[in-house]
Amino acid sequence: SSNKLAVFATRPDPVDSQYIKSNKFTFKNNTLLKMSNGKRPFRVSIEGNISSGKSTLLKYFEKLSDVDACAEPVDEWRNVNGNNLLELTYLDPKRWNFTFQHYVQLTRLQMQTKLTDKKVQLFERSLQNNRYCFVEMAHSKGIMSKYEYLAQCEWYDWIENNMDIGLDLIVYLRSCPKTVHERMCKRNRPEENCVPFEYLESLHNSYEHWLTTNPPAPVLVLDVNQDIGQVQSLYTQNAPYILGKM
Ligand code: D5M
Ligand code: MG
Repeated sequence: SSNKLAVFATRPDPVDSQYIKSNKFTFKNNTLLKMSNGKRPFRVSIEGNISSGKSTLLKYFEKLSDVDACAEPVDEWRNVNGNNLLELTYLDPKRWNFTFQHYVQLTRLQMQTKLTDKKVQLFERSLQNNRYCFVEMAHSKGIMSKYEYLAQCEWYDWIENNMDIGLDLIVYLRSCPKTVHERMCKRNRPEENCVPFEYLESLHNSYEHWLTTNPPAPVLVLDVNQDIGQVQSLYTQNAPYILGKM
């Protein structure tokens, strides 16, 4: 029935050429359907370093009835038919980073194109983040080879040119690497116990570069170096922006 939403809807912004191209496609599995007169949800990606509080923000907003909150599928990455790709990637990045990026891209694509009848979709990270932050970083550090990088970019470009993965807003939880390092150690996720401080620093720099030079959507920056109470009041103050009402 027509109450199901529209992933492809008219968008008043200049990205419309991509939107038009995607009309050529038909979709079988109910994940991407072209609807003629609906509106797609307001799509927001929550971005930030490891342990910057993305999941906490998501939990805060997921109670609202208009919101579809899509947490990062970490548990899927930890259990691909019984295999922990997240752990493999941290243990031997040169060997497994490409495999991991490939799989992350698939799970994010499934998430970022799924149907919802909610007005707002909040994603914990995005396909754009994968491509322009993690993949760039892996390539520039020599963890991903030139050929792996090429293949990954070709895949991503095809997705971007042929599907509507557009974002309307990015909420960037900006932290200093020292703060998130302490939080990551406290959280103590087993796969991350070998993640050095330098990795968080590089990821921070990669985020800064991506979001200050060529972001794919307007960026709302929240300073999350403060304690949780203060961060929560940032959420409340900015809720209208985050939910696309201003
Ligand atoms: O935790 C998510 C975990 O997954 C964290 O260890 C980073 C890792 N992650 C997420 N996306 C990627 C990509 N594309 N490459 C490598 N590692 C990744 P969180 O606390 O939510 O950041
Ligand atoms: Mg998280």
